[in-house]
Amino acid sequence: MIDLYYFPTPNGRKITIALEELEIPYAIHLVDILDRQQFNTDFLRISCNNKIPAIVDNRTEGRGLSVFESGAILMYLAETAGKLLPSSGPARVEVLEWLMWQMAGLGPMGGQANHFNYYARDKIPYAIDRYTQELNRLYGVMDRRLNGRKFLCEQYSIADIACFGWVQQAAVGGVDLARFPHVSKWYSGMKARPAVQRALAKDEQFDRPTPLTDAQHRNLFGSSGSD
Ligand SMILES: N[C@@H](CCC(=O)N[C@@H](CS)C(=O)NCC(=O)O)C(=O)O
Repeated sequence: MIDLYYFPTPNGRKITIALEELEIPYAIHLVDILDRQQFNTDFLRISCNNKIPAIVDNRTEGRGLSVFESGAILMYLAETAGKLLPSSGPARVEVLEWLMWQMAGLGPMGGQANHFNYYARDKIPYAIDRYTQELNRLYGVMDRRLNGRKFLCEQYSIADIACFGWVQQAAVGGVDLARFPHVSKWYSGMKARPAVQRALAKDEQFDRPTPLTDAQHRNLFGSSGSD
């Protein structure tokens, strides 16, 4: 059994999707990041970066092992299952390339684009333009990559899983998916996967208030955790 420390966000969903795809039993523990629970001492022992997702693997082979950072968790789960990440050679390099592209590009730029377009209370044109443009550039890269391909790499992999939740939020970051037909087709294929549907259904049990209250906004964006 895996303990998953979770909040329903694009980074969190990477892990529910992977666990469902790999058919690994897991228990979800909600870490309410709108209520500063990511700064609780018990959680910081598992994820010292005060962010979800994180896991503790209680299975025999990994007993009590904790892992934070969604990309590292995806690699760990795929490696222990022997699926969704080729074990060696060019096929493995390719998956890692696209996983890192998501972790260092699509995710962080999508996060900033979402922040300045949607969450920021002050609308700062320079920041909105900067991140919306960069995010659209990344969608262009992904669209060209998916031209004539079903998945980002030769086979369905943790790279596709890593990107899904972020593409789900394209509009929040100022991206019109209709401009990226190959990404749109890939996204429809992803949504149709039974494991993805099972993972998304897990979120129905959690309230995601929109818009955020002032207190929730402060909790998430207004503190370094040191106060
Ligand atoms: N690079 C990290 C990013 C994780 C992340 O940004 N988590 C957000 C939710 S998606 C979070 O926990 N935020 C709480 C906070 O910043 O205090 C990963 O991929 O795991």
